Amino acid sequence: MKSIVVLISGNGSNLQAILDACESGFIDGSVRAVISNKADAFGLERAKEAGSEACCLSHKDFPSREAYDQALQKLIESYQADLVVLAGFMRILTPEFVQHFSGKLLNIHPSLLPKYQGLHTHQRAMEAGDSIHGCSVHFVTEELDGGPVVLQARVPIFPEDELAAVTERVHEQEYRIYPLVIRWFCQGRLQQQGNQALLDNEPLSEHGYANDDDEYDL
Ligand code: NHR
Ligand code: GAR
Repeated sequence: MKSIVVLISGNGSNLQAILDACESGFIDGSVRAVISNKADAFGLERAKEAGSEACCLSHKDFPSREAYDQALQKLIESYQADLVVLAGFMRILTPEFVQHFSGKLLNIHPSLLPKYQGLHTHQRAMEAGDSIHGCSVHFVTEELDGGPVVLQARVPIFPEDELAAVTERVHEQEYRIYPLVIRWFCQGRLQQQGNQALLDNEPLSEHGYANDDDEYDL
């Protein structure tokens, strides 16, 4: 059974979906620890409730990003993590950290990458008048939100939508695709090879599993 460490900064609803998927056996792994850079993150309560270690490592206690990431690396290593999952973790990670966990570091990003890297993605998609939006699970590399995509899900944006409706619609898909990708990883089916994600040794397309590039004209 794989050891998973989840990094969060807030509510942790994606964390909850992952905890539930481990509990039900859908993921053959266990969340050994949940680490938040914010002490008041509700996700820490979810971790305790599920019987996982809940740790706060505040970036405010460190003089630099490098020092923080070194401490974070040590803490993660103390749980012998096979996989490190970013679930609403809001701190950019240093190249040293990313290289150290290369091939074992996943993120969920609330857009159809490579569109809308960075923050405030729903707002930006709505302002651009997009009718299709979504979320992406990708391996984390030094390039922010630029690592190879494993799986995406699409959702519609309707003209009358408020931000909250779009956010909720994307969340529902996040709770489906993130546990599925983590299941694949824990089954040993998923690998990172440079800027490629491989499933069962087959390279995945730019938009991840089950997405033909030429069908994908957004
Ligand atoms: N680190 C690396 N090196 N590469 C990635 O792809 C990363 C990463 C760290 C986090 C998640 C990402 C997202 O899905 C992620 C991917 C935070 C910021 C950010 O600007 C941007 C992207 C992501 C997470 N953070 C500010 C910072 O200065 C702080 C913002 C805040 O605290 O509200 O770190 O979107
Ligand atoms: C999720 O929608 C995730 O995609 C996004 O934050 C939310 C976290 O919600 N991630 C980012 O924006 C990373 N910069 P949660 O804490 O309830 O899982």
